Amino acid sequence: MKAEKIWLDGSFVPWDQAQVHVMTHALHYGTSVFEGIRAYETKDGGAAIFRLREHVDRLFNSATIFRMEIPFTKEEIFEVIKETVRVNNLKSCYIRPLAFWGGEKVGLNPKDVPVRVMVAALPFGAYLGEEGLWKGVRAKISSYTRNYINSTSTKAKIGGNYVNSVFASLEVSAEGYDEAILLDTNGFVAEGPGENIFWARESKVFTTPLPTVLEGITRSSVITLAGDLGYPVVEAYTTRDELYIADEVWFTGTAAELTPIREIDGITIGKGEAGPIVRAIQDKFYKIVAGEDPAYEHWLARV
Ligand code: PPE
Repeated sequence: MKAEKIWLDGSFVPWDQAQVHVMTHALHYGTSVFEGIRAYETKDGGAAIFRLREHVDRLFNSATIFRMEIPFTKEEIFEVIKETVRVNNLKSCYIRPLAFWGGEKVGLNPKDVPVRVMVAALPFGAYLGEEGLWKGVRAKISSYTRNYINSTSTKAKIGGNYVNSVFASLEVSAEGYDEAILLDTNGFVAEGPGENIFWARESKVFTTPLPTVLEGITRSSVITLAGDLGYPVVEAYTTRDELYIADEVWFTGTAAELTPIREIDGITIGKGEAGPIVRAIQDKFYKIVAGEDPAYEHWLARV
């Protein structure tokens, strides 16, 4: 899970030298914004980054929401991300850009604390396990409620937001489950700790509306691809019991890709395996990221 070089504040440094001080503001208060991006090996032996433009836009949107000024342009970060994959000789990998209040300060207001920026790329497999990706994972509804919309920002990937996700992950993994599902403050299904959620009933496909969840780039891609396959996706608030009786449920995310859910709270979903709709979308998705679908070449940034 390690590569040779990390880009930090304008230049590449060896992995082991990409360090921060223990009094770093972001370490104490979660004052960072980040992205999770994947590159894939393409059929011609090269590498392509999936929807890089959208990820860079979201990183800067997260910063805007957090009143953080990133001391580089979008174009610079776009190029640095491609360069980070290149200098590490990586093909399929996970890319983590992070901007953080990087000065040493005690006190919550980060005014006058410098913003630092890093980009790392590292080898990365299936987020919830190779078997889970094809056969489905076991999920549990967490007893922790998803961050309330006016306590933080659901549109921004802010480091501190993820404490809520860590609570849910620790809770359900301690009980032997693969992943959590969080409900919102009204009791409707929100999302996974790091994934959006989709479900299908009687050949209709649904996902949760945006207000309580991250505006996932995989989510938006899956809405497009499901539409291509004849399943226009409907955004709907739903309850845990509708998931129990759905034919298929699956997570989407950069890290999780499309991960089927075969069981929730001990209840088997559908036939207890990856269903036909998620498998059809997975098929299309993997062809696109391998550069085998000219119609979606515009989703790829060749490295
Ligand atoms: N919801 C949340 C809360 C979230 O963090 C992610 C991404 C998504 C939905 C899906 O968004 P997108 O990747 O744009 O489709 N979670 C990232 C972090 C995972 C981690 O463990 O770190 C990711 O998938 O890269």
